[in-house]
Amino acid sequence: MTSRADVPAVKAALRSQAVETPSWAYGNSGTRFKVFAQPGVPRTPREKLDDAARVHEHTGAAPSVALHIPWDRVDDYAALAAYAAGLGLRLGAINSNVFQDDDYRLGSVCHPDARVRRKALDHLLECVDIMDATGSRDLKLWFSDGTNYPGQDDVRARQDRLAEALAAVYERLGEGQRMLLEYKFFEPAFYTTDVPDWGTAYAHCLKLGERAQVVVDTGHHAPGTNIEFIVALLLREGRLGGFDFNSRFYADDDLMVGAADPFQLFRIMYEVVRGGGLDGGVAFMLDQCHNVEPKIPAIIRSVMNVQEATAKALLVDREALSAAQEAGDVLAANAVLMDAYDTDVRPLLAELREEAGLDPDPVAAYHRSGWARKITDERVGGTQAGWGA
Ligand code: PSV
Ligand code: MN
Repeated sequence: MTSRADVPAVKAALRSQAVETPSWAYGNSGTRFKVFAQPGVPRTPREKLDDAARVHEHTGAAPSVALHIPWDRVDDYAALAAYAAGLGLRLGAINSNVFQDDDYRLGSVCHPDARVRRKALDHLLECVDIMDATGSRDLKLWFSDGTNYPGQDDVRARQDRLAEALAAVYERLGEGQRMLLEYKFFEPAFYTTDVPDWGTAYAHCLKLGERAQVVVDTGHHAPGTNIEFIVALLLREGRLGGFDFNSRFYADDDLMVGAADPFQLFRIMYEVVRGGGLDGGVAFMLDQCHNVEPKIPAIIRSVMNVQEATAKALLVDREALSAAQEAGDVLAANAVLMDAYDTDVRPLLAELREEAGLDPDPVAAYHRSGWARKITDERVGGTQAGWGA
């Protein structure tokens, strides 16, 4: 360990960090060209939870699972929550889906037709009903709304429609429930997007109230965007509700978090630590798709990547950094940060796992467990979960 740090405090912070895994990452996924099926993929929400339980079993750091409605529609959500509890899990954020219906061709809550807007709003309100049954804290809203051609719709009016729907949903939230508004700079709309950036999301959240928070999906920015600055700013304003972690080379690639640019993830996590974001108010969620790699070990790897970036961020010698910054010593300040980033934190995390009674190598432990073979043998027949299912 090269960085001077209070190792027990670093370990305590790491022990309290939880990463939420997304139900859809356990299902089949692909690109708009092809969804690839993999053997052993879950057919039901319960089977997704069975897989998520393996991730938690081996990492000790993934106790909750986000649901996506209607992909995870069941008759009895309280029973699903009880099933999760039996596996040592809980149900996390409820993700709404107002992007996979023919009615939403021109948008959902921003659609020019009041009938479609009402249908989309009813879905969002249904998601809050589901939260009541599952005990979920967060409703995650992502809108595919936007336009493809200049003049296609009134951009300003679409903002008014958005504000109206958000206000209705906010009003419906129960005590302790939050609304997380996600932004994305383009796709599927190509000309205008109704919630394209953190500023738009923040402006809407500000009007709604404190329980409306912005969610930062790390894949939803233009190349070169300084995401850690956005994180620092939202934390300062008390409006960073959470992350959808993944990584990107080109667009919304949904690759494993920390795979494409681990240094960026470290810089983000440093701002989280610096801004007090490890206190439970920020949800660390994954939003990934494992199209070509086996899913469960990829999700385990992703949780570990978040832990590694967090450990490095916690190792930053904040006193030395402040001293260098105050002295205007650019090189020394940068060196303090790089010193933490260059630290090999794998032994520290291995030790932490052993102290918790876990295998120090979660991926190897998963491979040894025989779970992959078991689900390949047993999950035969039925329809595998996947986009749209
Ligand atoms: C949109 O690209 C997004 O990031 C939203 O979070 C969706 O709900 C999610 O992906 C599902 O694929
Ligand atoms: Mn997302």
